[in-house]
Amino acid sequence: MTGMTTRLEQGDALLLVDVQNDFCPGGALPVPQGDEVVAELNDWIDEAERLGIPIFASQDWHPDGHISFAEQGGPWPQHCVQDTDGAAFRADLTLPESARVVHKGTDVGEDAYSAFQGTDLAAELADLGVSKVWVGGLALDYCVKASVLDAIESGFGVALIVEGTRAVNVQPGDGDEAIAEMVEAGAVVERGG
Ligand code: VGL
Ligand code: ZN
Repeated sequence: MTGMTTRLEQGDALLLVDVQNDFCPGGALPVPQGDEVVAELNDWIDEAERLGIPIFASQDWHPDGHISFAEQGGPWPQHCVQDTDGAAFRADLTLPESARVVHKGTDVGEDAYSAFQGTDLAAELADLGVSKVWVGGLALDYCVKASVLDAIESGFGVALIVEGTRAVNVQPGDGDEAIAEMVEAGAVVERGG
């Protein structure tokens, strides 16, 4: 166990961002220690399931030739190509059958860091009566940050599960800056323990 105590309440949802093979060591766009988020997030999954809290899990889900790929002049190596092993969830992430999967970045000509961009996520959360979203996953300074900011923009409260996320840190400090930006926007940082 990673020291989590019960903090989830009715009206909350859990959002696990892009816990995919390509963002973990050995993958196409590895986030340093990205695999370490799994144990922490599994604890949150267990707790959410126990309490009947809805669980959403996003997948970066790009078609071949996606605009974000270096071969197209984009910033990233090819990653998370639809239906490949790299795009699959980490096998040790214990997602229940009931988890709702959100695919993003599916348009060949448009990138989408946020799990809310071009998806029905905000409407699905609203339909379920969710008011607060707990967010973890990969990568802190890209898709987690973008998802947190969009969640706030969409009117949801947000708590960042900081032990359940890791940063790419293309520039040193990007992760810390991302946290500061999220806090500035109104997110609460859950430091665990
Ligand atoms: C991501 C870079 C490119 C992420 C996705 O999930 O943080 N980062 N595509
Ligand atoms: Zn991507």
